[in-house]
Amino acid sequence: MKRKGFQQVITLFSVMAIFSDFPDIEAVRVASSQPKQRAKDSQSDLTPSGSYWQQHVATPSSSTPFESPFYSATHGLVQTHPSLSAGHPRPVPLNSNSLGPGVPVAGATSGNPSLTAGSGYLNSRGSLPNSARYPVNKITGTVVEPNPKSPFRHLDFSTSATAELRRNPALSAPDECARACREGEPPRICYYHFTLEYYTVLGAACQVCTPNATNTVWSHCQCVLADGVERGILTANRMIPGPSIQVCENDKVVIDVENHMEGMEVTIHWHGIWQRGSQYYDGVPFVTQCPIQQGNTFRYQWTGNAGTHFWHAHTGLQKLDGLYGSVVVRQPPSRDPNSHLYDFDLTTHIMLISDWLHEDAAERYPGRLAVNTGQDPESMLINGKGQFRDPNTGFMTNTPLEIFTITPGRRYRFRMINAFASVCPAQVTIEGHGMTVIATDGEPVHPVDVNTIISFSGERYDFVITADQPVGAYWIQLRGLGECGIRRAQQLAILRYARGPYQPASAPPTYDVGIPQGVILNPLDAICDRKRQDAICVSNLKNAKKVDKGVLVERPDVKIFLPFRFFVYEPKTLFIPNTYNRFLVASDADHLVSLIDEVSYVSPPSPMLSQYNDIPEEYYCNGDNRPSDCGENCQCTHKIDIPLNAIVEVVLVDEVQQINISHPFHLHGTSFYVIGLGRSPDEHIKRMNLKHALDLDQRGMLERRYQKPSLKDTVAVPNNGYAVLRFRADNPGFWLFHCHFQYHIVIGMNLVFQIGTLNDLPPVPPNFPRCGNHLPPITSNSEW
Ligand SMILES: [Cu+2]
Repeated sequence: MKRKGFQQVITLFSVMAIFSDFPDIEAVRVASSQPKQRAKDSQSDLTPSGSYWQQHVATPSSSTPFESPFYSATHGLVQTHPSLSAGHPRPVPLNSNSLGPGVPVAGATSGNPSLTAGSGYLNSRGSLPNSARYPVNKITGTVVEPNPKSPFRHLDFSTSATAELRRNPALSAPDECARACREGEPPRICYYHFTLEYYTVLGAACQVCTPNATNTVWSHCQCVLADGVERGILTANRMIPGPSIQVCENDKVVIDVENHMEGMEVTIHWHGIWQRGSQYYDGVPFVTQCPIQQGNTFRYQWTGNAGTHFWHAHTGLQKLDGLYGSVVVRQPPSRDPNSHLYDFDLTTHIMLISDWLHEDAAERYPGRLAVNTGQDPESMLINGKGQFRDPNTGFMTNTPLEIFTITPGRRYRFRMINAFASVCPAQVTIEGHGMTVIATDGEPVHPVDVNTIISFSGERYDFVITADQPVGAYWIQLRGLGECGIRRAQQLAILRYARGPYQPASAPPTYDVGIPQGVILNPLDAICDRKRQDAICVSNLKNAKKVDKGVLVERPDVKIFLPFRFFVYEPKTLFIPNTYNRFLVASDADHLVSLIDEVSYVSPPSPMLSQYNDIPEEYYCNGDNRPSDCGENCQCTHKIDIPLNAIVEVVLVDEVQQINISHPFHLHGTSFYVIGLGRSPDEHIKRMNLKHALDLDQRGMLERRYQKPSLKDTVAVPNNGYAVLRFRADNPGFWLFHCHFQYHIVIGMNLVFQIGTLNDLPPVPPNFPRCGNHLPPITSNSEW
């Protein structure tokens, strides 16, 4: 059984290349058979963005996604793939593995390509993107060698993204690293270069090309379509989602982040990567590093723990404007207890879901009182794609939906990443197909069969889909729950059987008439203490690996109760002359700051990890050590010290008690066991708070299950409920623990666990950037 699984995974990437090709092949056929339709489109197309709006009320089914890659034809330019336009080549499956030197394969452009080892399985042309290593002169198309003697080399942004790859032969390019992982294979050093910029949805790049259907590690097209609504955005390498990092366990990952966002600083956090030994590269501003200044490049390097993770900006609200992407660390099948449950684990089967505004995220912070109040998203994206119906006009954009391709009879591992920023839970349901959940937050669980997965910002769920339905196309529906129900925000994608139709036979599900939910993972009612037919709680998931019994003991070394809530200002107490307290204007017009254990987190002026001695002791505080004059909106650097190797229990208690909102807490640096989750078992307690939680705990009524609890790094605390987490504090460092809602982070719903002492830490990397206040004594004019 094992061996069979192994072979299947070996052929994984070759087959993936085939599937990723099909949509393009079909699209060429279809597009060429409908010239009249395109001509008509071009007449009605007056503006670049106009072509993405249909002038009648449309459903997604009436805008065929396979035409969509050719909408740019209305601008007079069509990008076709050279190797495909010559005919309809059908790539041949591999017999060998997909490792190789990464050279273009002879015959790849002959119209009859046979893909062999390392033949660029990640792009649809059947060839390694040469642009990865050799910058191409944009005018002539020729490869340019940078002049090594030029003093301006470092200023040449057209080559900086690939300079390191050219210089250092020990590095592997992103598509060389996204491979099937084999036991005993030597690890690689995988190099990525992120260029961060201000950018635009539906900019002029969309006159040049349209992004292809594959989930991109490299993008060959700088057009960002999103949901077809024009807006300014932030991008890494002009893609949304940004570049995908896909490597094998033990690979070294190196990412150069080059910040060209004018007037903005940034850090990138690798969500789910524990950073053992690479604490300095966790990407939290003023905790692990100084933010990267505009014009600077910062090199992150780490080795990842296995699983489905993602990266995102951790500064300000930038994540919501487009700075996120997937991180997948694969393992040899022998290392995954669930590998026998699926045949394929394709790079194209990452499902990154995100919420999407039609304006800058900062437009909603601190928030408005009259128009577009609150922080709810207008829209959602699946792998950066989607359509949007304007509620005022009824017009619908006809940008392409994401298509996931499968083959009858096969079983596929999907890796879903919830990159939401808002408070809305995300519900994913697939027409006609159940999902077997096999991992969460990168950690394998005993498989459970569900029909709907509800997830929160920062969570990941891996599931298996079996292609056992009639060949066809099936809807994938993503719905925003909770507050997103007001706008009825949803998005669709398509699960398509290879060689079948592109368009589902059924009408597209709507927000109100959706795909039947069936069995739900992560029910919002959080009734988790009894067995039920209709739902499975996260705390019911069973760990598929050996658990650390030492963590699951009756008495932990450290027990921390962390109630969290909002403090609501009266306008007259907020807008006092010469005071400038931060606040968020919620949709109900309340002016809020967040409190965890009665403290609202503010960053210190320098990173704790790299410049500890530059931070005055009085900056720090916690629930037991609040400054005496701190007030109800107490703001300081919330830090809790934990001895190295202590067994820690954290009890999160929701005192917000806002119906519809469950706050997902994310821990950096390690995963935790979820041993309890729910609401008060005592019917007399209507509103959960710290006192009740302590009382329940004393009476032995706080649920704790020690039987194979699942490991996670992000867990939603049920509203008006609690969560009990356990971990071993064996990764020394300064680790942020916070609500993952973007707008709650900026009003202080964070704290830092300091694990161990400074002596337990690796040395600060040489020439690590420094930052801090500049407050010299005020001098008289003559003393400049
Ligand atoms: Cu929150």
